[in-house]
Amino acid sequence: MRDTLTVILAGGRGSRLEPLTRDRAKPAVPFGGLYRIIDFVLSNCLNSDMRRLLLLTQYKAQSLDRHINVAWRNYFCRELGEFIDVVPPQQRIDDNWYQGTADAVYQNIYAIEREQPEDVVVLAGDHIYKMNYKTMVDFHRKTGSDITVGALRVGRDAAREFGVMQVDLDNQITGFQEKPDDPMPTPDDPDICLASMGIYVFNARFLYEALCADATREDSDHDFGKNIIPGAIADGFKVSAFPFLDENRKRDAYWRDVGTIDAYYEATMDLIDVDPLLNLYDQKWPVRAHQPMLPPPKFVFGSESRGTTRRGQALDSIVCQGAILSGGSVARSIIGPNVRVNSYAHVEDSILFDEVVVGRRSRLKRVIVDKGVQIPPETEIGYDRKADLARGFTVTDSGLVVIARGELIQSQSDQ
Ligand code: ADQ
Ligand code: ADP
Repeated sequence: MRDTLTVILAGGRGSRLEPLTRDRAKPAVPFGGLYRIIDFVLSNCLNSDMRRLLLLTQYKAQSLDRHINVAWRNYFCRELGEFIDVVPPQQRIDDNWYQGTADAVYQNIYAIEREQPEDVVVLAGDHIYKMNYKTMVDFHRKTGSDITVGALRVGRDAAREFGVMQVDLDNQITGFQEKPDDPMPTPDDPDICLASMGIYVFNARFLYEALCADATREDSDHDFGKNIIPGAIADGFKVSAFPFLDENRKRDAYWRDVGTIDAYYEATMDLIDVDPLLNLYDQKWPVRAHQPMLPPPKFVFGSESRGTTRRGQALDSIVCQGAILSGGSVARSIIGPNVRVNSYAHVEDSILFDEVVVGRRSRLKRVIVDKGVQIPPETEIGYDRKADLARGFTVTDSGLVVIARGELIQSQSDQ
């Protein structure tokens, strides 16, 4: 893998994840208590022995940049030719932003060429999955493709959100539509489409030529899915689909685009399944994260009072270091580092980010609470949609409540 260079697109605005992306880029959003979304892709890179990484950032990248410095920098040894470089936008088109994804890569073309890779792997920084990219690069080389696109089967309704492709019997792509209104199903199942995972392996020489040609086109959005991939197919280049299957190469593997609050919540809850689709405890595929030196989680058992049991406990949950469940109970939830759940409080089906404090006798149900938020005593959240909206919280159609960072919550007993 030494002659591949990896470019990770980490610039997405993540507007559908608001308010979690109000102050941070989507790849920097905490996930599963200990992790940030980008940790999954970066762990895949390390586990696939890809150690030459360019991370292209754009939107509110400070939190992401800090995270890379504290959690990831030390894994790469420059003396051995390894690096993880965080690259801010090179050339500002309007106020700040790159145009499409292809433009983001094009603007860094000199940094890429300098490394003289044989192939360039382009990844998105905001997906949750475990994948050995080596098998995809091997497939790309063996088939002699100019581009290889990571592919998954999805339901036809969901396919409107993705690039959808048609392939021949050798997995060569014959048609590609970006986010089509009427996605074309696979020949063997009318309810299933072959979707692009938004990850690509490019033959480096092909990539330089395609990006330079695209940069001069005024009618282009300078986007891989909208322009580069369909253009390469139309021009007769060899574009292949790599089916992302599980270890036994029988079933589609686990992959989630956590682009919306609901998708983010569902993928998080997958972690606490008794038999999770995404196993974090697989020592052969470590998912790495920033592990600050914190004391172990602590559970303080309480006593009976005013008819309620005061009990520091968590069931079907993930509890991170530094957390103290002091007489408060937790069920089916993710409890981030340094969280406090105080006496008689009850938290269920919820996600609490770092340093959240849940006051005495408060109750939370299906709530995502951002970093450092203090829930005052005797407060109920997630039980009354109208009341939650009135307090200024974000409430999704499915009834999930999100409390943003810095939100001040009035105690219900004060109202
Ligand atoms: P989308 O995810 O909708 O579709 P896009 O919003 O362009 O495509 O984002 C692709 C990735 O690049 C994301 O990780 C995003 O954060 C990042 N990104 C976007 N613009 C960027 C920029 N200017 N600089 C740096 N990073 C940027 C894509 C494909 C589809 C495919 C889905 C799968 O276009 O074909 O099906 O991914 O999720
Ligand atoms: P977020 O709200 O996304 O957590 P932060 O900027 O607070 O944003 O944190 C981003 C990352 O930087 C985390 O990994 C955190 O541990 C680390 N971090 C936070 N503050 C500092 C700091 N002052 N110096 C170094 N690292 C920090």
